[in-house]
Amino acid sequence: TKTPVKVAVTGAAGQICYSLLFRIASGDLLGKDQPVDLHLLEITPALKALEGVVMELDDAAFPLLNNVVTGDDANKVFDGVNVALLVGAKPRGKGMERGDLLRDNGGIFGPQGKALNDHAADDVRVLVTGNPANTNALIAMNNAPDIPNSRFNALTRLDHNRALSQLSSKTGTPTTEIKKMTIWGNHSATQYPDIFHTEIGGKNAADLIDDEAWLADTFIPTVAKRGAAIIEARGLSSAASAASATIDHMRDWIAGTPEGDWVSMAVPSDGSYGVPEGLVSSFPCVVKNGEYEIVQGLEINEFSRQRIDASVAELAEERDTVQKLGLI
Ligand code: NAX
Repeated sequence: TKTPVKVAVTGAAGQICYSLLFRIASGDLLGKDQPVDLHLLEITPALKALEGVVMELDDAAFPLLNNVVTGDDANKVFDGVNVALLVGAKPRGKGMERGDLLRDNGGIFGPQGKALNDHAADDVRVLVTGNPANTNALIAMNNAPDIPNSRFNALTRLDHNRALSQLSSKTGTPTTEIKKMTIWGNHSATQYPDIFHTEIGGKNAADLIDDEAWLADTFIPTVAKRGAAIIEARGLSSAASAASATIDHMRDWIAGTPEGDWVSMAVPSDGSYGVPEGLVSSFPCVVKNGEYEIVQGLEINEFSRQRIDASVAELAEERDTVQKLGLI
């Protein structure tokens, strides 16, 4: 039998995790033959609620769930973990400035980065879902000098999946027939879903649709503002779809992307496509043997260039803010 993989999850008593933990325990992340240990981190006031979630995990009697560890001390909970899904974050309160949000989250992701640095397994992969995800990943990465930067990613897969779904309903094509979608930049309203390299049933999506007004005025804003539309309809932010995208990203990072396709991952830039080195920005990526690479050599037209640059400028601003705050 296989040795259990240790998966840390933060914000474990929250909405996203109420779906995420059960998907991990059922084998959707690591495969149906891989036992898993869950290492669940919460803040002290939420430990009671987390106890209830663990009771439900017990009651599901998942054959693959080997052990569950809980606590409010990252130094203990992150001990020996191979995978870290950082979901818990400080939400933006009423009247809160973006700087306050970055500072409060720096107070979470700085210490968590350090705890991972000091206690995680050597092969740890870290994925940040908690917002502002890209900059939270940047902060954690900069507080973990012994972990390679390439092991810190942020989630834009939900945006990627939303873009696939919009394109699917626009063209009446199943999402399985749609390849090479790209989200560029920040997981925020400035993100840029790019279909100029996307293939629908083997044909170029932009040529097939041939409607720049639809792209600019419908597709892009619908994808970028989907989170707000879900809140409007459900009264709560997206949770199960965010959990599913978190699984998709980490599963593909570990198991690889399918031949002839790529996925969107926010990764530390190596300078590709003019994105300043070190910013955690979304790119088209392929994964082989557990290592991702940014897809190279794509032609970027003027329409795309402006939008990528605008989103990257926002990331650079966020980096400058957290630098001034001494968080990185
Ligand atoms: P919830 O508020 O339901 O849960 C968050 C949980 O995190 C709470 O239980 C809280 O106690 C815990 N927490 C707070 N600080 C913590 C800390 N220092 N250590 C451990 N746990 C801590 O939020 P939920 O709906 O689950 O969303 C979680 C995060 O995901 C939010 O930041 C949200 O904005 C973000 N999202 C990111 C998405 C993405 O695509 N990247 C989409 C969905 C979601 O909006």
